[in-house]
Amino acid sequence: MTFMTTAKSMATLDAAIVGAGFAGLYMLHRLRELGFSARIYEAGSGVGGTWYWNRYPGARCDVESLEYSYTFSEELRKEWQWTERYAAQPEILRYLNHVADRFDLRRDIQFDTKIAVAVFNESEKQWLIETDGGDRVAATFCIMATGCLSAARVPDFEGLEIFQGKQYHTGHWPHEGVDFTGQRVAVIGTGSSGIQSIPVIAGQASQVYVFQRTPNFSVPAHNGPIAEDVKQDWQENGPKYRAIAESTPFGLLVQSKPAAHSALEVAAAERERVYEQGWQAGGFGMIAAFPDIVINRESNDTAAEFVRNKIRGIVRNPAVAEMLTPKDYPIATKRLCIDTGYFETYNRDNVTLIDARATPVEALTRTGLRTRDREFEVDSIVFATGFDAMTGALNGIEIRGRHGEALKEKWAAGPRTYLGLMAAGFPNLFTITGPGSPSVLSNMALSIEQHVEWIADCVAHLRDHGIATIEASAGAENEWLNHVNETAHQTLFPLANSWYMGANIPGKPRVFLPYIGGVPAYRQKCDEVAARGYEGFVLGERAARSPA
Ligand code: N01
Repeated sequence: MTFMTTAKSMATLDAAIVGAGFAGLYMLHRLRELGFSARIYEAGSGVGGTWYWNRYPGARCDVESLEYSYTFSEELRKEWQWTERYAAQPEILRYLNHVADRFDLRRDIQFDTKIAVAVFNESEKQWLIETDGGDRVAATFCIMATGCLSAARVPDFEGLEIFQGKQYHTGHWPHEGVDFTGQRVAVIGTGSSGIQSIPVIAGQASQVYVFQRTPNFSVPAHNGPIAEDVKQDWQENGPKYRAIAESTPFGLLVQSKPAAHSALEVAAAERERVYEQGWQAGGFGMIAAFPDIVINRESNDTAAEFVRNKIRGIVRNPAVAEMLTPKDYPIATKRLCIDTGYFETYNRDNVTLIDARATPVEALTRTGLRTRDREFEVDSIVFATGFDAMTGALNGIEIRGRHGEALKEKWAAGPRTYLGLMAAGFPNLFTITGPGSPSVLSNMALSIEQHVEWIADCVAHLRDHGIATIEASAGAENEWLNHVNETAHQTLFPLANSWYMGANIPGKPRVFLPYIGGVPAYRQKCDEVAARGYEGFVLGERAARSPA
């Protein structure tokens, strides 16, 4: 155990919250409302989480702004006006800053502070937490609001340190922005971050080399201003729309009217019409059109082929179009990208696509990078190479539960949780949108609110009943893990080498990380568990003194 005992004097809290993004901010607010003492520890110098770090050009949310919002406060909902259908990063960051100010959250946030160690003290029934600056705090509850896509990853290419130009990761973008005007730029990676940033970078740079290992399916956003009547409608009916979204598998309104039948049960021309309608509407609508697209390979092929044909129709050079056309995994089993002018970008003279599967990047050089075939001289390299998703941020903290067990070791073969909320052996440690919950397979704003409210109700229940600890039982955790796996394997998702499967990180166990049983079933399960006195959890002995 590496918890240091020589550090400064120790503050005590009811709850320590790690991370000041969407999840941490609401958690703090909710706990305060319930009369608990709580404090957020945040690595960044400001609030925002994902939206604080991911400032790359073109960064936007792929969930529509009106849905990607908190609903817990009627006043907040009514006073905030989104300008665009898909808000850009600066606007989302402004929103989260507004939330922090409006609810006076900053006085309980410690910025520029990473949590290095969190150890459960069995005799005191407290988490002993230490920051990278040596501050210590004891907290009854430790709540991880660390985000699902927050541990940015640069592949360990040889020569990273010898390249003389500038290197950037999309997930750690400089706050002052980057002007690529006149530069030769290499972009490595064509996931959502690459697909959003490449068109904007290509508009500035003299030359862009895109290194693509796996082509991605992407559909247009058709972004634009939100019409006044739509805003007005949401002002009046926002809660009604959220309730409808909660009844859909991914918690998205666009899924609220799926066809009642398989994609295969309609004639080809009708299917084409439906896909075209979805494509023209923009966003996830196209793949939400039929309920079996992520379940039935044949149905999936119809949607995939529609998008492949779109790519072939947009990209003028047939050889480049073929390289950009995904062929070896079902559509939507890697996160579907939502773009603005992505495929069109390859019609520009200053953009060159390199097949990084046929000729992988071998090393960075002093002046650029090298594949087996060729050297590329560039001024800047953009790593759009993704994240150690869902477990990376948690495993980056030394978390030790009962008997000194490390969470990282417990999760060596893949994360084990009950409901994505708690892990057996780690009492009073909650993970907001943790692995095993719908999280990234849902509107994050909706799932975050559900988890925050469930956790807040839970700790209030413990306080009100004088209960010191709660933890997942090993049996419930096992059952849930089996259910998460079985449900995933009833879909096509495991067929792709995606970050959902941990496949993007060399050596990471290949297990499906989120829960794909759908938002309604998941919410119902969480509600039932709580109503039955936290069934599947072990409630610890009465506290000598209850928290708060
Ligand atoms: O990361 P990714 P991301 N050599 O992992 C490639 C959310 N998000 O930051 O597919 C060459 O998807 C890798 O190739 P491959 C969203 O949930 C949302 O783009 O592994 N290439 C892949 O092309 C999203 O899904 C929004 O073969 C290498 C790319 O890097 C998630 O974040 C915007 C490589 C990584 O793609 C992650 O997106 C942005 C190597 N050695 C992000 N290593 C919106 O809301 C990796 N790659 C719209």
